[in-house]
Amino acid sequence: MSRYGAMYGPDITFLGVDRCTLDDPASYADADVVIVGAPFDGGTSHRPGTRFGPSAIRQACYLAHDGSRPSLALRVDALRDLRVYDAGDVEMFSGDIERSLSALETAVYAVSSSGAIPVVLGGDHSIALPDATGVARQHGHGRVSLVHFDAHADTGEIEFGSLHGHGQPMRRLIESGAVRGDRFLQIGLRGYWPGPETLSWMAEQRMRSYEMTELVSRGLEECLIEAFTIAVDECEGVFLSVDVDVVDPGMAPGTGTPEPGGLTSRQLLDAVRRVCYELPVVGVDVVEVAPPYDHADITAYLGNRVVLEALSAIARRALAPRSCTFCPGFSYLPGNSATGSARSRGGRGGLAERARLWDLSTGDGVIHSPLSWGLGGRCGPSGWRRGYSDVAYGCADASPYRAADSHPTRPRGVAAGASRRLRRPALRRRRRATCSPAPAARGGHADQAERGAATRLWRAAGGRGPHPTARLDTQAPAPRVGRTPLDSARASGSR
Ligand SMILES: [Mn+2]
Repeated sequence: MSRYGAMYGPDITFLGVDRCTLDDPASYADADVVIVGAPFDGGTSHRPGTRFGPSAIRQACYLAHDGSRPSLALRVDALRDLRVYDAGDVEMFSGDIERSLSALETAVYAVSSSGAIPVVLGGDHSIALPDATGVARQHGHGRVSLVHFDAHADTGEIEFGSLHGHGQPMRRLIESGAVRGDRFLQIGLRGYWPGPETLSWMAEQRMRSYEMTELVSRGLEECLIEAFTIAVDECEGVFLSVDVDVVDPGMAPGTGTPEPGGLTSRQLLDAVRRVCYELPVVGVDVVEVAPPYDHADITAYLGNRVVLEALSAIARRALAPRSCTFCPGFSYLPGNSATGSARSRGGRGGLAERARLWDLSTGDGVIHSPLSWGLGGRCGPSGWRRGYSDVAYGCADASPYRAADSHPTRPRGVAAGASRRLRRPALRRRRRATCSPAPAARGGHADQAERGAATRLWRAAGGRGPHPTARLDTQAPAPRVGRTPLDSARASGSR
């Protein structure tokens, strides 16, 4: 399991994070995340080149490779808030697929059994078999759901006379029992493969595949909500597998089997953020980045950002699983007073203001759900989706994921058919009980009363200087007990 080193370029780490070596468990014993490179394209059916993917993903960034990436949207620095190491590349000879996949499974299991989340940089999609298997060995066969973004189902039976290849890992995972067929969520399928026989097999396994036509007509958001409900049902965790060819070749040209008509890169990043913030992710792979066909590093940059988005959302979830001061659907930078600007326009404010109110709501029972607003009013801020966002964004009395509650989209104890009249008081009670504003404790944002008082003082003093809300909203530094804020969260027992 030693580092493959500089075979496909300099032996660098992902954006400059610390290195570890899988031969020495002490070097990653305290890790939250270990990045593993899988430079393998021996399973490719068409254009090879993904053996250069890990190196390209590690370095595709225009900022300093200093092991720090503060996210504008999520307000975390995943590479510092989490303990992230890069174990380098696993030795994978593209001419010997069985030995290569076996070596990768050993590496992924080593990471997973240490308690860290493996993030594997591919490589062609054959590697999803050892990736998800290695994680399932730790968390239990059949106990890990798979959320799979891809243009292709990858459920082929035998291709080129082999059981292994980048078109077959998902079938092998189901056959081995590592992942349950009915906990397999495929998002973004399209094109002209596979054929009817394979589709019938997939239906027998009760796989749930969202083809692009369905995503377009129902909307990605709605499909994700449905997929998440299935993913968390009777499972211990979620493995996220992202094939960059799920994105349209116009935005991800550097890949071996491009299929026109895919997601935008923005949609993929948002979806990855939601998966990693709302679900208990225990493993990730990003595959099929093939630099030889890339233009201006477009696809390598996308792969890099998919990894960062996943890590940032994981950090956000780990740091504040029960805080209601964070709204992933709406980001606003310090000093941008959405409420103030809306008032100055004389209106009630738009989405940003509503998100702001959601952030500041003070237990009055009014849940200004960003998810509901984000759905453009189709669901409205009521109904069970409101309950969902209340739970999913951390305002309920438990994490979004509960094995005992097979329907995290509904508050516990609320039947699917209950009327809204019955549901609302339950939600209000929960919110009062678990989301009291306690602005000082929240440390970040002022509540409405604080803002009102500060504004009145400021006006009385003639309104000179910066508006006080800018100061009130300045993020207070989290007290550091351990090495990272996550250590502090653990120490205070909030995780
Ligand atoms: Mn694939």
